[in-house]
Amino acid sequence: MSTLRGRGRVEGLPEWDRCAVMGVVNVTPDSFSDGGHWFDTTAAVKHGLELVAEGADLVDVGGESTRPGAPRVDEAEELRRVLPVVRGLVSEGVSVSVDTMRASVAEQSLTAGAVLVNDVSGGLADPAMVPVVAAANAPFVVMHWRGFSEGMNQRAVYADVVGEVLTELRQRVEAVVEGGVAPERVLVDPGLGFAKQAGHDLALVAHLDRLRELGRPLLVAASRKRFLGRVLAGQDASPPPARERDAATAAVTTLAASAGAWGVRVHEVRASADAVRVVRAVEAAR
Ligand code: PMM
Repeated sequence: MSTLRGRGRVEGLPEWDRCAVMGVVNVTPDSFSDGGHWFDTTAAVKHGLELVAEGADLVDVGGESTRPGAPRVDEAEELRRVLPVVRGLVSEGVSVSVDTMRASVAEQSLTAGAVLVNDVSGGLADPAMVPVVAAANAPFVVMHWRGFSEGMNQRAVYADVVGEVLTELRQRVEAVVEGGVAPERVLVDPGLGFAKQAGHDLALVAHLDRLRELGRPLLVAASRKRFLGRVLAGQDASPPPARERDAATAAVTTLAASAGAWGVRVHEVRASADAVRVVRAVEAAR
């Protein structure tokens, strides 16, 4: 697949001649602590800068865990976690994406200099989200989502996962555009692991080319997810812990970049940054 046909461009974001790498900074108590309830802005900003040094093109800052079964964090706490980190990274010249389902967090992060809103609910969780993104003329990630983390696994029922994700994503893109977000600023994301079993995630990764039918740049976020744990463990063994899934994540980065994804969202940047460069070099040699 040619790079031009494959990747697309997002109005309002820098352009790369390869798949972009988005590094993840989760500002949640379990992310930067010694296992207890301690975490701070400085550590999160430092981590974001390390990701940039390792080759991240953007840094995605989030203050709410979306793992299956995770309870929601309240708005004040999410703002308290996210905003200082967004400010700190922006002041260092980093392109910051904000990972939030709340319009208030998106709005204040954009004011602080974030360049992209990454809403795992695709604008469904907070009715104020689409108007805020539209008013700010900000780029917006529309992810496939069927509801909050609590109860997510019960919604992982599909007859044809690729077809249904395509249909549901198309509807969300239409709704978001109807709500005033410029179509050139919309990215799509299959939402791996969100209301999906391992087989569903694998089918989506196998058919990323079909998701390109939506005509919008594609973000793929497989990093450390359960389906990779399942693949690595095989049928009977218990899956390796999340931190031991980074090589598998880089493998998906290679697949995604080869399938023409616009970007990948990863916790460990170095291997994916290398992978997207290899894919670019190979494409150039075709
Ligand atoms: N997954 C998580 C968080 N944010 N954003 C997008 N666009 N796509 C995703 O699949 C996605 C996301 C959950 O992963 P983490 O909590 O391990 O970072």
